[in-house]
Amino acid sequence: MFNRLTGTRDALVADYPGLTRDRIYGFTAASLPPAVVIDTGGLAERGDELADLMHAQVELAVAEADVVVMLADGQAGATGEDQYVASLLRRSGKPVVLAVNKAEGRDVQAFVSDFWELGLDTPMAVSASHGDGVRELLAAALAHCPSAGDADTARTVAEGACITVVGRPNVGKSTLINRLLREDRLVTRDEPGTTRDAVRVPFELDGVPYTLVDTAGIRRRARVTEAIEKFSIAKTLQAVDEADAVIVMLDAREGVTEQDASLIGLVLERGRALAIGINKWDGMSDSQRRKFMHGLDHALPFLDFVEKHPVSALHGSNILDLFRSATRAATAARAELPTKELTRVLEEVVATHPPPMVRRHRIRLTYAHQGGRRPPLIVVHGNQTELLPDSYRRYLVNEFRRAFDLAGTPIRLELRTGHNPFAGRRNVLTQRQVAKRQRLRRHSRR
Ligand SMILES: Nc1nc2c(ncn2[C@@H]2O[C@H](COP(=O)(O)OP(=O)(O)OP(=O)(O)O)[C@@H](O)[C@H]2O)c(=O)[nH]1
Ligand SMILES: [Mg+2]
Repeated sequence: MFNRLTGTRDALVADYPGLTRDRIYGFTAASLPPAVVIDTGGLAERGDELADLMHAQVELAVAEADVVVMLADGQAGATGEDQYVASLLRRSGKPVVLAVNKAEGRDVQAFVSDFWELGLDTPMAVSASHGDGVRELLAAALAHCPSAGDADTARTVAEGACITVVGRPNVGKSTLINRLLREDRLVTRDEPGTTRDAVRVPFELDGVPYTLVDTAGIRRRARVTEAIEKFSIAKTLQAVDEADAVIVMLDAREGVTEQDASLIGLVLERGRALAIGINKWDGMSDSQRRKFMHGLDHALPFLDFVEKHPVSALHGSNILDLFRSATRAATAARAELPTKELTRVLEEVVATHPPPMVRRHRIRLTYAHQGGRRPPLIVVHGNQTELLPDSYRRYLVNEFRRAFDLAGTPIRLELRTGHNPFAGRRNVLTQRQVAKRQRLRRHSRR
C-alpha cells in the first residue's frame, strides 16, 4: 500500500531504523493529492521483546500522524489480531480509516462485512496490488486533515511567502529564526532534537509579510540507540513540500556531510527553491573558512544556481542577505513566463548553438510554453526531441534561467515532439521508380 500511494520505492525519503522494523517515509505520487505517508511494521499481539520494539516504532509514527490507516487482510477475514490493532488505534485518539485489502475481483459488500465488528468507521475495500479503491482511501484519510486541500492558496494570500528552515539537528535553525525576529521566540539549546515539530511564525520585512517555518532537524539515519527520537520527521517533510522556498542550514564547523547533501537532494527532488546558509561562521579562522568553501564546491558541484551565504545566526551577521536570497528564490519559483518570451529566448539559443545532427537530420526546437509553476516547468516543442542529448537540455535550462533571472529555483524541462505527418507511412514506389531500381540492381550486379 505504501508503494502504491507513493508511486515507487524511489519516493522513499527517510529510513528510520528500529532494532527490528523501520519507519519509512514517502510523499504521495504526483497523480494523487499531496501528503506524507509513513509505513510501519506489523503490530503483533505477542508480548515479546520484538513486539515491544515494533510497538514503540508504530506509536511514534501514530503520534506524528494526522490520520491513521489501519490495513487489514480481507482474505484472512477479521481476526483477533485485527481486534487487537483496532483497540490500540482507538486508544490513540487519532482518526482511523479502516481499509480491507486484497479485494480485487470480489464483491465489495460481502468482502468487508466481517470488519464492521472492529467498531471503526465504514470498512473500505481496497487492493494495494491492483490499485482498486486507493484514491478513495486517500480521500477518506485526507478528509480528517483540516490543513489538506486548498491550504496553499489560502496561505499565500493571507500570510505571504512561506520560508522554511531545514538542516541537520543543532545547526542553528531556531537561532536563525529568533535572530530574524529579534526575539527569543523559539527554544534553542546546544543539543540535537530541541525542536520537535514544525513551527510557523509570522515575520515582516520591509512591509512585506512572510511565514517562517522552523523544523525539527532531520537526519537520514539515526543510530539505533536514538531510534526513539520524539521529533516529527513527517512534519519536516510536509513543511518542505509546502514551502515557497527553503533555507538549508549547514554547520561550517562540521563541513558538508552526506546528510546535508541528501537533504538538499530531497528539497530539489520536491522541486523547491532554496538558499543555503553556512552557519557558525563566527570564530572560524581564515584557513578553516577556505577549507569549508573548497569542500562545499566539491560536495555540491551541481548547485551553482543556488545562492550561498556564510552567516552567524548567533550574532546576526549576513542573515538578512540569506533571507533575501530565499525570498528571491521563492519569487523565481512562481515566475510567469509568457510563451512569446520563452519562444524568443529559445530561438536565440538555438541560433547561437543549434542542436546536434542525429541520423543526418537536425533536431528541431520550434517553440516553448510554460507548463507549470513552483517550480517553473518549461515545455519545449519540436521534432525528434527525444534524441536531444542531456548536455543540450542542461544548456537550455541554463539559458532560460539566465534570460528570466530564475536564481534559486530548480527548473523542469519537458520536451515534446509534435505530430510527424510522415510517421508510420511506408514509402510506396511508383511503377517507374520500381523499374529504375531494378535497372540499377542489374547494372551493379554486372
Ligand atoms: N557559534 C555559533 N553557535 C551557534 C550559531 N547558531 C546557533 N548556534 C548554537 O548552536 C546550538 C543549536 O542551536 P539551535 O538553534 O537550537 O539549533 P537547531 O538547528 O534549531 O537544532 P534542533 O532544533 O535540535 O534541530 C545552540 O547552542 C546555539 O547557540 C552561530 O552562528 N554561531
Ligand atoms: Mg531547533
